[in-house]
Amino acid sequence: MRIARWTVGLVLLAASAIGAEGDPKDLFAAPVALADAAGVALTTGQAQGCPFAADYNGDGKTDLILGAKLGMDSSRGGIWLIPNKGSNEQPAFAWADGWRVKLEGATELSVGCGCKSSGQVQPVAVDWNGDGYLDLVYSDTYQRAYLLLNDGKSREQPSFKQEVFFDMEKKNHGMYAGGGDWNGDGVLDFLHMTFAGAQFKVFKGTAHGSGGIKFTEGGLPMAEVLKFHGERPRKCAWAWDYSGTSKSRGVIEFVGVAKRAEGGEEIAYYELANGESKKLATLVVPDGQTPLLTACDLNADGKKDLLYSCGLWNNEREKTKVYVMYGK
Ligand SMILES: [Ca+2]
Ligand SMILES: [Ca+2]
Ligand SMILES: [Ca+2]
Repeated sequence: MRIARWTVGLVLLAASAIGAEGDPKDLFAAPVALADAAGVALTTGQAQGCPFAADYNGDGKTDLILGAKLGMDSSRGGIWLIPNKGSNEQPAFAWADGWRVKLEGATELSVGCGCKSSGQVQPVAVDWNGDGYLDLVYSDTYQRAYLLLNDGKSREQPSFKQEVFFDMEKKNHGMYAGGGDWNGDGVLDFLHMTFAGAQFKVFKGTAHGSGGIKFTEGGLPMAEVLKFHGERPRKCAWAWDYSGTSKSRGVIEFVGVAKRAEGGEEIAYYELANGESKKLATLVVPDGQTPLLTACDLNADGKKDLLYSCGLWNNEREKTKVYVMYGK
């Protein structure tokens, strides 16, 4: 009898050890397209959008921030702020509500991405100066990253003062951005992914005041080059403690967009341990092209969600849809 109980205990221990690592696919729900209150999917008139989620108007509901090209035949892009007209649990977004980010003097932000067929606008939002208004940091994925400081004149239709955040190594159409928490302190960092992911360079996020976050200043020489070998995404690498077990297991968990051997691109899950990176799962193969990804908390439940866009279905050019995979 005693021996039998002991055996059962061993089996349970083995099961829980596997459960601690789990299947990365179980960390996220299946993708759903963001939609308006009537359930009509958000379809932008823009190309190659990169979504981020943050409450820019301060009403307690997480909004959508979309960096995108003006069209497939343009090398220029902008950033749009789309307010959440639903709730955090049931967000509602309509493109008609979008506000295109303006600079001082009411000129529209116009980002040079270098080339019409590649180059994107990849934004994140932080309160850089801790004044209670969200600021934006974005990469043009070509030659520079910029800081947009909110002038605090309008919650719903903000305008910004632009500064250079850092100059890139050289002009190249593969200087992608990522983010998340790469040093395990829980604060958002900015990730510069040179030459389609050849190197991962971290501009560490530092929290200050009540809710302020700024990234390492002083330009590229101040970024930390991650020790990184092995399998990797080419763009949009986002690290967070998705499973809640990354620290105890001594790994950095991250997601990113990678090329598929059979063509197209996928969103995959990786783990980095002692400088060695391994892909553990394909999370989703997007149903459109040029997927761009961030990981943030859209429904404000404390679990990081994957937010991605893709476009160009059925030859409908210059359109982007946005999907969320809620963290479970
Ligand atoms: Ca809001
Ligand atoms: Ca601010
Ligand atoms: Ca969430």
